[in-house]
Amino acid sequence: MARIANKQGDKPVGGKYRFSFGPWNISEGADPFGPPVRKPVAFARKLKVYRKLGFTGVQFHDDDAVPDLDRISAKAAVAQAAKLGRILKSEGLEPEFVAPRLWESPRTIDGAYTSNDPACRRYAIERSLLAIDIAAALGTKNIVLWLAREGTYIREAKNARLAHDHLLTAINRMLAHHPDIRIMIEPKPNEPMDHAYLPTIGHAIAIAYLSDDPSRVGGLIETAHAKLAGLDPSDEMAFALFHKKLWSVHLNDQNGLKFDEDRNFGAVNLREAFNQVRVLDEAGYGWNGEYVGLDVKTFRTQKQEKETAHLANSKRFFELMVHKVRTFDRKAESQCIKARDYEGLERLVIEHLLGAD
Ligand code: GLO
Ligand code: MG
Repeated sequence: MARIANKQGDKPVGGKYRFSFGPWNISEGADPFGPPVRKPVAFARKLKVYRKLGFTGVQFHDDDAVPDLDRISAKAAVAQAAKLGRILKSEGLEPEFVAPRLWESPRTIDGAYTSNDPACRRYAIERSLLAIDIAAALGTKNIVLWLAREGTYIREAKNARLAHDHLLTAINRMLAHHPDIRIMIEPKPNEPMDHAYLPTIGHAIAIAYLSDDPSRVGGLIETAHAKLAGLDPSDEMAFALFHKKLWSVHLNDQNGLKFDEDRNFGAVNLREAFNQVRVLDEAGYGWNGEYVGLDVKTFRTQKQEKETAHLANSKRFFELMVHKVRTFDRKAESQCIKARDYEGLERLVIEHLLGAD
């Protein structure tokens, strides 16, 4: 099998991070209560937005890359992906990952890998293997698993112990399919499920270690998902970094325990944003080619003309936060810690964030 050449170049020296987003982040504003409020933007036009806003990484669902995937042959799908790979290159873009979209087919109604129906489980695995072929043809080795429908509304409807075995089987089948691909699990505790399986990065990493090749199973952490689990996103990131398993992030923000809001990075809680950047920057996140992904959506009420402003803004907020992190008075910080002066430490942080130091 051909090796996948992932360009893992540009080191984030002096704050030069690399940024990515997915075509779904230029959204049409549909929600469960109403239809789209903005006109659709063709994929080719979306691609033009990336460089303009300073982004170089493109995140894909398998059918973002190859529309109507279930209706065409695998051979045709791979050929289409290879063509798109060439287009990306000519635009100066790089595919960051491909995520099999396992939540829209009638065959994933009751879960994908964890469906009670073996035929549906088979479909989910086959679709994932095709997503891997698409990723290889596009030129990325990264597969993201957002396990949208793996979980339950009615706890008695599934055997949760067995469901984890099904998840592990699917992961192992994917690992065996291509020697280079690596899987990033994107945990989320709820929505659309009442309770999802693998709700936190701890769960994801636990199953990674049980897999046939733990070195190729890691995680992608989304700020909002950690907050929906009632956890601190920077601690979740630190846990994954400690395990050398933080291979991507979906930075955004979330105002409490509501629907998944995908707000601009830092727009709800500046201090949490500061701490996420602090943890990433200290650990050298990005040095192995990891992208800073921004899974943000503009407001439903936003007019069409500025429908991509949230992406540029979130990137800017991240970069400003990198500056805040790097200009934080580390000497004063360690003095406070040494003296157990936590009031002093809190004041140091807040004054710094408010620009009063
Ligand atoms: C939804 C997720 C979703 C994923 C995307 C890539 O809550 O955040 O946007 O990130 O489908 O897997
Ligand atoms: Mg996400």
